[in-house]
Amino acid sequence: MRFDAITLFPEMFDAVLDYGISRRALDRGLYRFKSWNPRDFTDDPHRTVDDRPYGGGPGMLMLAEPLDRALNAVQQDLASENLTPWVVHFSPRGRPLTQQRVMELKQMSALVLLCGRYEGIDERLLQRRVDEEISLGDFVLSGGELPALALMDALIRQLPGALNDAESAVQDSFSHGLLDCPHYTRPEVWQGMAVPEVLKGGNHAAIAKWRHEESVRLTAALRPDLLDQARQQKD
Ligand code: 9D3
Repeated sequence: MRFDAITLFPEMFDAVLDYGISRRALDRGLYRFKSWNPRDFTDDPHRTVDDRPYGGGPGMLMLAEPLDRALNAVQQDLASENLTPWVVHFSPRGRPLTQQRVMELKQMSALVLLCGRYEGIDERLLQRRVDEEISLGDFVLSGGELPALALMDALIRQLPGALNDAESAVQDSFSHGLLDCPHYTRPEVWQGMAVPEVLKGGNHAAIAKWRHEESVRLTAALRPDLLDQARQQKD
């Protein structure tokens, strides 16, 4: 899989992708990543990437032209490999990201991650160039970079070979629309709190049953909306 981020802050991507599973997956050649700075696609001495909104109001907007040129450069780069990217714009007005959408997007061979800063991007650039808008949720961030990194992280761990066996097993028992059950490691008693007896008995059927019941209990208590969703998917 190939990722191309259009961003005023390329260093944010390096800082995250340099660690953990995403770094290992890059070393294993499971994905490729390039960042593109719209500032490199300006032609004035100040390398201007923003301007004031028509109609007035606070804040600045990202200019269409540098972003258009950056997108053209990405497209040209990908065309040499016969790749046509799917262009995602990260925006508070986008559809909130879900694991279901992550699983669909992992079929894409090339994703362009368009990251806005300031108050956003000139609407005409979005109309012309964007395939899909994604939000991370209903809270306010300072730009699209962290949401883009969140999507990349979610996708990279789905790439075949990204996880080791132990990590994959954990993940399998996780993605059934329920919250994960509680986990315990040593010591057997910590600050007077004991590990549940069933987990020490070695009865694997009883352990599986306990874990499932705990998942249902936690989901009902903490995220009843997830239980409703799971029911709706059944009918
Ligand atoms: C004043 C109205 N604001 C819209 C809710 C303006 C505004 C706030 C934050 C415009 C851009 C931003 C920057 N945020 C993102 O680029 C962003 C974002 C987010 O803030 N929350 C959740 N998901 C995302 S994806 C991109």
